[in-house]
Amino acid sequence: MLKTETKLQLRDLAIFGQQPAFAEKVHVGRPNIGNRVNLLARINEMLDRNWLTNDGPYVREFEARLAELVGVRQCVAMCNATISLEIAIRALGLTGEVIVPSFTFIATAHALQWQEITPVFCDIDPRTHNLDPAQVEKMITPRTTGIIGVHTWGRPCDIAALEFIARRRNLQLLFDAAHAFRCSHKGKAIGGFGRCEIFSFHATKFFNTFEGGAVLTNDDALAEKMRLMRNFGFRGNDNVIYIGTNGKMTEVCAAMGLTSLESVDEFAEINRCNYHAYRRELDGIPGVTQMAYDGSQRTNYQYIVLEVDELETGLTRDELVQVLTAENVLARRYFYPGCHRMEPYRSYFPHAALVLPETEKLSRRVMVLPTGTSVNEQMIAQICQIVRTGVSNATAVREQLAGLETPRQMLPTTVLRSQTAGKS
Ligand code: T4K
Repeated sequence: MLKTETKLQLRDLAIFGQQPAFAEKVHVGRPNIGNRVNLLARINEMLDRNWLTNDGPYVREFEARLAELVGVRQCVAMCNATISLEIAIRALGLTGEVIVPSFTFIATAHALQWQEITPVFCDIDPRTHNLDPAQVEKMITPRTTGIIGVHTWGRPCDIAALEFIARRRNLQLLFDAAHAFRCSHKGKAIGGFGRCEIFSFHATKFFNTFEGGAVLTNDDALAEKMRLMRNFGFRGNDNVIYIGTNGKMTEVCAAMGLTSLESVDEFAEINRCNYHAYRRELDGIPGVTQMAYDGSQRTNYQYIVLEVDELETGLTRDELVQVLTAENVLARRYFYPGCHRMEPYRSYFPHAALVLPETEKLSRRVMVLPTGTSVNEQMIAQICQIVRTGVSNATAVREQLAGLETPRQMLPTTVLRSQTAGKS
């Protein structure tokens, strides 16, 4: 275990007016950036070529590389995963109701509601954080046309069970694989399951193209439809055959993607080391459990997910987040409070929580910590020491937080100092 120099005792914590452990904010979701020289060379070439968007050569190359990497016939690159989801949903002809988890980023639900399709929120299995197939069965009505599974944190859904339900009930099955680039399930790459799968290449993702997304599928006709839909529905110059939108990926994003692809193995290895460093450093802290990845499968280790059991720690997840935020560690509460508690869904389904007990519980327990190429083992040791010191002194931490009128994350250190002056 790495030894850290600071934050070993209660009074060292920033919530008591001490300097934050980190001079600069440490973020969840700091972008992983590949070789700059290669990126800039590609951008120069693009400028010389004077072809900036609309199915350009980089986009085509990027699509071909992704399809090959994942082992699927077709990859349709787009401007982000939200539009990719919207286009896939429309191209598959979904209508009425579609079953989705509530424990996901809001984009999964919005992509449906944006097209007046009702997202029906289904509970998750607390062990996997993914859709619980037994609950999916219960949510099916005569209006249901599809299921969108989300491979949350890059850990695959129970794909076989969802496929079985979809086949038997004649439903379309697709996957929001926004988190799951370079992950596999039973030896097969994520991206090749269901009717299609959607990746996100947003800056905060394991692999990024600044903004970007893609739909992967083995269905040539579906891919062709989505290609037209991402370009306003044009087939040829003056002929529109579908309703469409502007979902095109730009050349500069594809250049970033091609460059990032050169480094994905390196990114994954850094994440893997960080993940194991967190496991070592968090070991033995009561009530704090780090979500595990299945080491027998390929995974990107992009999310360091902790579950906080207040009964054991003596602190809520939110209190721990406050302690960390004061130290400039910006832990995130993904996906709090659950889509069903956000608008417009909160108003549409005011009683949804009754059928989502596991989502309710999990969204109050989970926090995500920083990893990626901008985090090293020393920083991880320091972050975990803060958690350890906080939990070891839970009662005093709780009293201190309760005594502060303004949420800690809003306060600069100097204000904290003056508030706590004389309390020690
Ligand atoms: N489905 C799922 C399951 C998803 O998780 C997402 C996206 C989607 C679909 C839709 O994919 P896209 O349409 O975005 O391709 C972020 C991302 O914006 C979002 O892409 C992501 N999920 C979601 C989980 O996280 P916020 O609201 O947390 O973003 P923000 O601005 O707070 O950034 C997160 C942290 O990253 C901050 O602490 C700052 C840091 N950051 C961010 C950016 C953009 C950087 O350090 N540098 C940067 O350039 O949503």
